[in-house]
Amino acid sequence: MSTIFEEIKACIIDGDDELAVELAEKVIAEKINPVDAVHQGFIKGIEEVGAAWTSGEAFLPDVMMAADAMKAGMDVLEPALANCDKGDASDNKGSIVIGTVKGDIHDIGKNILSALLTAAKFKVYDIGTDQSPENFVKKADEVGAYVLAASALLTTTMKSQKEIVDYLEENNIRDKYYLIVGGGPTSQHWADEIGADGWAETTEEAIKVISNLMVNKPIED
Ligand code: B12
Repeated sequence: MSTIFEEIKACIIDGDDELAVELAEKVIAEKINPVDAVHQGFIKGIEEVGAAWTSGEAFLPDVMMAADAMKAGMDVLEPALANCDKGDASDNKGSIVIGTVKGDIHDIGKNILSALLTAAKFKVYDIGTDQSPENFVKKADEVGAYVLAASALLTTTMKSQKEIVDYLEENNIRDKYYLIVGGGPTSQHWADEIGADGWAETTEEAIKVISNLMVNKPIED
């Protein structure tokens, strides 16, 4: 089984979107755990591309192709992730509004987290990238969610996470929501500094942190 994970990782590095789709379909057909395919294949591939870009061995077009392959494969896997057997299909652990903050278009990590939160039986409302604090709150009000999950991948857009806290405070609604932040340049220190309610480095930790928050507030009707 490790071979298919290696193949997935390699096809992301190569930016081969057709093979990414084929391998994702194989994961489903062979009933391989899609969560393992995400962690041991897809994420490993994009991490390696990111490291190569940082060290100057890869260039922006390589990263864009890898990101496209990632999206193509994840699109195939997402329904399987949503149907992961983690309890009754009617279970709903609570609603979460997730998005990438204002000024930032990175969405791979956010999409993976959305898919895995869905797999963990949360009801996830993904508002997309480049989203203002107002949009997070608007969606949360519309769907009755009290957890906002904000992703930021750039040091320049981390401040947009703080702007969500500011927006909640300015509108006297800080107590109405839990804000969890994440993404490459963020840290627990950063979350504490801006007054966020939680931070996580990985999807597994994020699911734990959000589950703990949900225990503290009742699930909405
Ligand atoms: C792919 C990528 C792109 C793609 C994005 C495609 C897409 N659809 O997302 C493209 C090519 C478009 C791109 C563009 C840019 N990028 Co870019 N990109 C990356 C790259 C290589 C990988 C990011 C990624 O997807 N990682 C994989 C995922 C799985 O990891 P992740 O996002 O960190 O998410 C995980 C955790 O952080 C966590 N998580 C994520 N979100 C959240 C949210 C919550 C609430 C929680 C709890 C957890 C959580 O869970 C995830 C799963 O484990 C990184 C390098 C890197 N090492 O990160 C650079 C990187 C982030 N980009 C960078 C830059 C500079 C840019 C550009 C400005 C480049 C340019 N000159 O145009 C633009 C920015 C455009 C914009 N306005 O946003 C820099 C940022 C540097 C900095 N200090 O700010 C990086 C670090 C590369 C580098 N080393 O220079 N990029």
